[in-house]
Amino acid sequence: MLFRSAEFTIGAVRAADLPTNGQPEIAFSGRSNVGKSSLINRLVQRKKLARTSSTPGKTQQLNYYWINGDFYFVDLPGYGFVQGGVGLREKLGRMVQGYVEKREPLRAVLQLIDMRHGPTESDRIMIDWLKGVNTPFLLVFTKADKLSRNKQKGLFDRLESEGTLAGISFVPFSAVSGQGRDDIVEWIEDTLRGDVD
Ligand SMILES: Nc1nc2c(ncn2[C@@H]2O[C@H](COP(=O)(O)OP(=O)(O)OP(=O)(O)O)[C@@H](O)[C@H]2O)c(=O)[nH]1
Ligand SMILES: [Mg+2]
Repeated sequence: MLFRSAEFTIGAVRAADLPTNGQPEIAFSGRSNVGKSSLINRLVQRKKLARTSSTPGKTQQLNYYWINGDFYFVDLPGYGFVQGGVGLREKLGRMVQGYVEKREPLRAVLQLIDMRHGPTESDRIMIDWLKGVNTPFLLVFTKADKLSRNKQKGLFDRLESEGTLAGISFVPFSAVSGQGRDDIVEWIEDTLRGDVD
C-alpha cells in the first residue's frame, strides 16, 4: 500500500467527537512512551505527522489521522503512566477498553510492546483482554534497534515457550531502522480487506 495522504483530523476526548462517516479504523494501543506515534509516522513516512515525545503520557486523547481518503489511524492514549495521577490513568484505560469494545468501524488493533522490557504486567493484562475481544490484533515489539538480533530471538523464544505468543501474530519493529514496517503494512492491508480474524 502506498500512503498517498495522511492528515490529522481530530483529537477526540469524548464519544461525541468521534467521526460519524463509518470509515474503517485501525487503532494503535500501548503503554505511554512505547512508540505509538513513532510507528504511525514510520508507516506513512512522515516524520512529524503524529507528535512524539520523550515525556510519557503526551497523547491523552484519541488522535485520528485520515489516510488516503479511505480509512483512519487512531493513536490511542498511552496507559501505564500519565501526568495527572491515578484517576486520569484509570480513566484512560477505561477509554481505550470502551473504544475497542464498542467502536463499530474498528477493524484492527496494533498492540505495542517495548522490546527492551518485554510485556509488562499491564501489557499482559491488555493481551489477555484482547484475546477475548473479537477484533483482530497484532503485537508490535517496538524499539528493536535497541536489541541485538540475538537478544530479539531470545525474547521471542522465551515468550513462545511460556505460551504467551500462541496463536498471536507478532512482529519486531524499529521506527529508527524501519525493520518490520513492510510486514505491518501488509497486515494492515489484510485486515482492511477482511482477510484476518
Ligand atoms: N530507539 C528507538 N526509539 C524509539 C522508537 N520508537 C519510539 N522511540 C522513542 O521513544 C519515545 C516515545 O515515542 P512516542 O512515539 O512518542 O511514544 P508514544 O507511545 O506515542 O507515547 P505517548 O504518546 O506518550 O503515549 C520518543 O523519544 C521516540 O523517539 C524506536 O523504534 N527506536
Ligand atoms: Mg504518542
